[in-house]
Amino acid sequence: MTLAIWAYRLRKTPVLALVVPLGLVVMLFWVFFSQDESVLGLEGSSIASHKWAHENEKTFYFPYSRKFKSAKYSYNKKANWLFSDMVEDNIPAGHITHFDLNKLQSTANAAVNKEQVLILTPMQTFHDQYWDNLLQLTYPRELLELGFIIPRTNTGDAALRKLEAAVRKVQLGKKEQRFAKITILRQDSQSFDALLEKERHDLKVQKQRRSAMALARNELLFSTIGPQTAWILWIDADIVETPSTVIQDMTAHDKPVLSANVYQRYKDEKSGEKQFRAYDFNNWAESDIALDMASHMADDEVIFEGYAEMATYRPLMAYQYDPSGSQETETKLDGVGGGCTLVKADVHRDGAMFPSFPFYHLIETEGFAKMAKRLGYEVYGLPNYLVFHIEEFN
Ligand SMILES: Nc1nc2c(ncn2[C@@H]2O[C@H](COP(=O)(O)OP(=O)(O)O)[C@@H](O)[C@H]2O)c(=O)[nH]1
Ligand SMILES: [Mg+2]
Repeated sequence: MTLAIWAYRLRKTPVLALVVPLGLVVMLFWVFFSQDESVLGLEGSSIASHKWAHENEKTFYFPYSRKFKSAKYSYNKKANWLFSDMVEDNIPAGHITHFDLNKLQSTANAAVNKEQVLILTPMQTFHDQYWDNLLQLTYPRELLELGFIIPRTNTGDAALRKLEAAVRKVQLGKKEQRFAKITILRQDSQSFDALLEKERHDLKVQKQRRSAMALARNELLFSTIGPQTAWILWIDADIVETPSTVIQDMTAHDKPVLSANVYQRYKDEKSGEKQFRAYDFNNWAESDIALDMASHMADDEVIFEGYAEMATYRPLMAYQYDPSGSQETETKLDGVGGGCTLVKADVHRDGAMFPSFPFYHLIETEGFAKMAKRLGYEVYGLPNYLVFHIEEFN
């Protein structure tokens, strides 16, 4: 029937002008909406409750060839007369990767040699200044991986939200500005909700708090270190200012473990002037007095640095800062903090971790330095190379 005849009939029987469009609408509705599963997926159910056709129909598909019976990934190179290259094709690209750890290097020329650096941060609070500082680092982003561990507390929840927003912004931005990989872990072990500065540093809570921190650092380290990791930079979430070349500067020393000197900027209440002061007392060299103290301690007792109750007279790197000295000056250490510490990945790979138990009467980062030394590595600090901890007002 031609279009002209249809037009003629419509004019003759006007009721058709109503019936035909109505019929069309009903037909369209039937096609798209009236079935169990909408063709357009408009029934509003979530994708999670989606059912495959055979589940709806209670039927099964029988494969017509061995092709569908083969395991999803197979490492056996079985030849099939019909599909001779099929099994190999089933192994996704990059499913097997070979790494030669002998070729993995951590050298004084890290950026030029394209050495991967993993930046690890246990994070209780997200500070914008920490993130801004991270973004101003000039080490090539494609060689940088980030790892975070966040406690399961209310402050942790808030930190996670902010961190995720910040990560999204960078990783959805220009390709060349993205980090190679970012891992965010939620802590499995015990965590403390934000303590005030004073409470946090009270000697009574140190063993428990530092032991929990050690577990968090280990969880983070062992979940993120990869076969391509050459260096690990431990940087705390409250370190808000480092030179933009901190990674190049610190790797250039080519040391197994190397700590920057953590200071803090603050406003002097009397003069109102901006000043800075020593902050991290965990970077120290051993003293005979401390060794003697340790020799009289019970097995599970721990020495904490920076407490008058436990005067160790250890030389502290925090007090060795010389503003007129070279930034490159090195000093040998026996204990380190986690504020800004660079570690060759091989030191961790050899087994140096953060003891959550008294190890030579030391725990966490200080215990780690001891363990690295027991494994035969030297531990150093840079007394004139300053990084800054955020100012705290409580
Ligand atoms: N994952 C995790 N991180 C924490 C926890 N407590 C503190 N942190 C983070 O660990 C680092 C050091 O902790 P902080 O309390 O600042 O110790 P301080 O600098 O020695 O006083 C910072 O980056 C904190 O954000 C915790 O319970 N879990
Ligand atoms: Mg801190």
